[in-house]
Amino acid sequence: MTDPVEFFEGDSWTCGIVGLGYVGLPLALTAVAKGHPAVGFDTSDDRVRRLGAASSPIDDVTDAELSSALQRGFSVTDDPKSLTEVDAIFICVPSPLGRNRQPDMSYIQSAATTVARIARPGQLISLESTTYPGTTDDILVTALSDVGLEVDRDVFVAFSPERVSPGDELKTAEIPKVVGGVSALSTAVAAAAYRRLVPNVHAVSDAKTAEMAKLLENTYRAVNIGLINEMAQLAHEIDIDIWEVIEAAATKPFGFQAFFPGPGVGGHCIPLDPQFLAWRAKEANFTTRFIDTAEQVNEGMPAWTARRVGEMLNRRGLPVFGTRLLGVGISYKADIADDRESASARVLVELAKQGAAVEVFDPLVPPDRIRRHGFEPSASFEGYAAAIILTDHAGVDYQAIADAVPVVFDTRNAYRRRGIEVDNVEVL
Ligand code: SAJ
Repeated sequence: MTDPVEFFEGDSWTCGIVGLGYVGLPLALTAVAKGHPAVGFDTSDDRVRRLGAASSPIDDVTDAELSSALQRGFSVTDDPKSLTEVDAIFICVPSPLGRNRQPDMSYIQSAATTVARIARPGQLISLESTTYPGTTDDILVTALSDVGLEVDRDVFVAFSPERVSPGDELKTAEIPKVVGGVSALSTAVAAAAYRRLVPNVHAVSDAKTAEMAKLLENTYRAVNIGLINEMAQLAHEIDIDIWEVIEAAATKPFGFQAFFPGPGVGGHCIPLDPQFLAWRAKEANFTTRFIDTAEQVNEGMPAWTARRVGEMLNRRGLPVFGTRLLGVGISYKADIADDRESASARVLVELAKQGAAVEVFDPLVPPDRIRRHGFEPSASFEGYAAAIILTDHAGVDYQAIADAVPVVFDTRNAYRRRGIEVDNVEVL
């Protein structure tokens, strides 16, 4: 067998992608763009059918980009046996939290079992799904050795965290890639392969270091968002404008990164990833106090925000019960349509539970998805006692909203950040 590092440094290898979502699909298109044919495998027949018809299921890949890739070396299949002949397999399946916020490893386990069944000597197999340190060794290596495929003798196994930021301009090939193999040779082989796709590859000594690096990245965000949310609550108690405080602190050219308070932390990365670390820590009888505290603060923000809205209405002699409210922005962050795990939605659910008559304006989230949260999409900005800015997408006429309602509760400092001067807006 030729030297595996040299082989993957070359331009002749092909790859298979397991899981064609917001991570796997861009990775497949990156491989094809770099001259490496890619076979995409997904367990969802509907997704395979849609992709085969050049209909992209994710915002960050257009139908045109997909159609072009299908003509230049990308193919999709629902048959895992198609992955036997490829040289590298990248596993990009979901890793959600299950009951009691425990890691749900079922997708990774299922993918590992599927790959082990079709894998062959000479292949590189790399896991990209966010997970606790030790997963690649515990699950992927075990599944492969159960079918007689040993690391380095037969296959090369690594972990390389995905760094896709939904809605961000940066494309997969431009984002530095951390890579850690379950052995020194696996690290070298995986780094060689990834360098063909992403120029900036940072190799670490083993898979669990790479697994933990990913969790540190997002735990850093969750803890700092938790800190600024707590600062926002404190500032409110002592009648200080937290947004002005952040703006002032951010003038420091070093040693400070601005994070901003909000109605809570949504999405499927920041609220979840730190819990993989907290869970693994508990296995080692270690308590991750910062992660746990940040989670408590962040998870408490939707209710705190709803309480602030109630106080604002109270000051105007209005009960929450029976009052018509307009929620502006129900996706989990600005300028994307993803409403999964949306804290903005949780604020509105809280207010509706208190009897408010809530409707939603969100130009990016389709009406049927708004209705799935239990709210009617709003037809206009008129007729509400208040509007609540929860996710501040670009392109919304915030002036018109402030003109149409008596008062706006702005959880994103959207008006001041846009220089819109109105006198009926309160900030978080
Ligand atoms: N949020 C705040 N205050 C902040 C920043 C975020 O309340 O200062 C809230 C957002 O409104 C949202 C949640 O936190 O509800 C998460 O926001 P995010 O900006 O972290 O966006 P995500 O969840 O899409 O995070 C992804 C992550 N990417 C990967 O895991 C590969 C994250 O590491 C990126 O830093 C982030 O995108 C990004 O910067 O866009």
